[in-house]
Amino acid sequence: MSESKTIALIGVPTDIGAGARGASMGPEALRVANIQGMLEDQGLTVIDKGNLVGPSNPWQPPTNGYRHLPEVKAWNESLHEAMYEELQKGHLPIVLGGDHCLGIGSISAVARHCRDTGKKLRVIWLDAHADFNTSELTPTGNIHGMPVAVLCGHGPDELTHIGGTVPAMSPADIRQVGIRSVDAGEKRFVHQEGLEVFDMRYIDETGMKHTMTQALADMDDNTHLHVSFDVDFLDPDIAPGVGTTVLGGPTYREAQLCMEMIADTGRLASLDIMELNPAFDIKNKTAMVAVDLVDSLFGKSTLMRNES
Ligand code: HAR
Ligand code: MN
Ligand code: MN
Ligand code: MN
Repeated sequence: MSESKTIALIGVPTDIGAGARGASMGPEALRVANIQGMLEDQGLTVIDKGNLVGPSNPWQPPTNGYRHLPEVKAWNESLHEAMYEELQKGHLPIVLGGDHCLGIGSISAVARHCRDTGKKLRVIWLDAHADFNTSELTPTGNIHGMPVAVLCGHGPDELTHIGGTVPAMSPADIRQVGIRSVDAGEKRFVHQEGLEVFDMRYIDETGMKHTMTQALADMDDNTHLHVSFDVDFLDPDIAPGVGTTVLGGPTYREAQLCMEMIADTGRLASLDIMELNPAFDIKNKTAMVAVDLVDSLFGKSTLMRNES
């Protein structure tokens, strides 16, 4: 399980795919919130690889339905290589984002590693958004609204081919949790492609325990579990520091349970922490909440929860 693994932190300081500037400051905010010390306090070995380097944000309108496509490609290629290298070393990589377009480079590397090693991929996508837009469907051209579609093979060659095999993954490999903001065309496409979505209504009606039991079902010893944690998954009350807040997200306790249940599987093998935007935050509160939740994701246990 994760405790035997060395963790590699990969900072990716860019907001190239977002509709607001500031997620480029996310990696440093997570470091200031002591992500490394938190993991070390759990007895884990942590290497901070520092930050990747890439093009600055030219802040241009969309061209052919995409904003900043060449720059998004450059950042994701560089993340793909960094992530793949850490997985090959047997490390557990944590991406410190950065906006969620970086899910393309991150998860394409995980999928490639799974192909190399004969592992089965399971992605848990924690987000207010489905991130399943295409250039035809997007209302904004912001590529952080597109990574799941790109990974499933729907998008420009510049992005779908990162990692070699197209598609990088199948809709059957992913479970989305916390979704509550999906564009009209995107919604039809989600249904058409058969994505498994546990939206907020599902969580309201059945509870987080039932939801995560479903989302984590059918994994085994051969499963590589990747969590892509978009911080806007959380209710804005506890996580104001994101560019695209959406009311009605999981509470602090619901999010804790979600993370604890993922930890209990013992299968977590890679992680993204995306969309943290310090320009919208209050005294780094959202970064601290994110680090606290990641503490639970790595199995911080409460006093009463020792095995019987
Ligand atoms: N669906 C909207 C769009 O495509 C907003 C997407 C916002 N995405 C993120 N990541 N913040 O989940 O523009
Ligand atoms: Mn592995
Ligand atoms: Mn997202
Ligand atoms: Mn989101």
